[in-house]
Amino acid sequence: MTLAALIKLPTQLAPPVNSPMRDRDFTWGVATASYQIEGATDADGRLPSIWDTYCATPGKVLNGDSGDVACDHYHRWELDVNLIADLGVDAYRLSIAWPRVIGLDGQLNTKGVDFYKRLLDRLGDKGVQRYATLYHWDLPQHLEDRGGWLNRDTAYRFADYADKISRALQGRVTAWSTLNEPWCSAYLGYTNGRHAPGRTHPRYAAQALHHLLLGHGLAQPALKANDPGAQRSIVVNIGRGVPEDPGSAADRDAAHLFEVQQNAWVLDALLDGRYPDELFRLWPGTEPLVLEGDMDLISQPLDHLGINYYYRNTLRSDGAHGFTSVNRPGAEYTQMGWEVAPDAFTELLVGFHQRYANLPPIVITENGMASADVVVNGEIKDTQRISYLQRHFAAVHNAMAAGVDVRGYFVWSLLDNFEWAYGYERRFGLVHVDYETQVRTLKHSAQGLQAFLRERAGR
Ligand code: IFM
Repeated sequence: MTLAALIKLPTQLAPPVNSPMRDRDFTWGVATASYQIEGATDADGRLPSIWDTYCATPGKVLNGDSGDVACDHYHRWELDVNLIADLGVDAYRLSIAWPRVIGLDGQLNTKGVDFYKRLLDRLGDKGVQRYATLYHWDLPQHLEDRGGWLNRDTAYRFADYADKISRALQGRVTAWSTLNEPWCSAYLGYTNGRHAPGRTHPRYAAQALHHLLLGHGLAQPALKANDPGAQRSIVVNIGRGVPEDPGSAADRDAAHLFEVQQNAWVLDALLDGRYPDELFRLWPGTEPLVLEGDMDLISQPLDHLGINYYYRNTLRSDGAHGFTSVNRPGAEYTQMGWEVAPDAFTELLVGFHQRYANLPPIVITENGMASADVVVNGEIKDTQRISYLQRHFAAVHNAMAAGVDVRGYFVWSLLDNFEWAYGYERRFGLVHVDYETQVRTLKHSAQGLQAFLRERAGR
């Protein structure tokens, strides 16, 4: 029996020994998002968002769940800040709810802004860096009523919101991210319909994505001018595609096209100032309306790029240019049904490093997994999560060893929370939430990360 087991020390959840990820200037954090944890959807003048509407539509969200209460973080934020500080992380990634801070008249809602001021100040007092995302999917419903991200004007509304809130919160934020996973907002929200606002037209995704990215670009000058000491970034989701039959040219093409729509669609626009032609081989006739100067705005330099990675997809060609995802016999999957593939994470990071000449430093802004965690005698033994994270830490270490500049790693998520169309059934937290009592309990993964961070800090 090891000494740690004898004295009941938690097993460390840590990057490899001698990894630069153990250095003090490598940022370790945990992440959440407003609609997934805050609750209090009608408090202090918050306006309805597209997710309130979507959740209220029968059949859209598992078990009819909604973010109305979620983790009640709007009221329990002090407890949660203590939890974050106690974990020993360097940074906390949160998102600001647009419908909470901007009223119908387009002006700041002071009560909503004050919530974030209190939260950011307390995090600062505890020595925790603040990574704030401006848009993690909770579009004010009144903007959706005017076309949402299909309406070019929404990009200007977003830039105006970014201007006002960065002025109001100036000096309180370490790093601003404009958008979280614009691919999801555009594709899942406007073409596949599994996310709010639940629209399902094949042409919509490309136009919605263009307006999201335009909003990102339009917001840059204000963020720079209003808060020059803060970093500026955007957060993108990435995925690896591999052919079901590597010997089949059609499956290889399917895997390639999967990555074009999953990665290159967004990254080429941000980093090369163009949309990949191959996207329109996959989705003919969906070219968005792009005005002169748009792509220059979209591809302005960033201080870092936020990357969210979760899975690999195995693709089978449909015989034309389409494809379906299939399960890989013998592979490991999470509660989401996502394949666990840490090597694919390394491959993607190294691939981006080779492909994009002007790739900014990378921060892993999300990585983690859902499991059906249960409390037994006050403990949550989330062994698959510990193993998953440990392997993904090593994957990032390997990418760094191959030359990729990675500056930080945020685990998704601090808390079990509202997992969008899957409601509360899927648990991504390092910390378990009992939704009846709102009691938070550290899972073994949280204790393991805490043990590593404490040792790193010399505590
Ligand atoms: O919960 C989400 C998060 O809001 C965005 N990235 C993926 C996570 C897991 O699905």
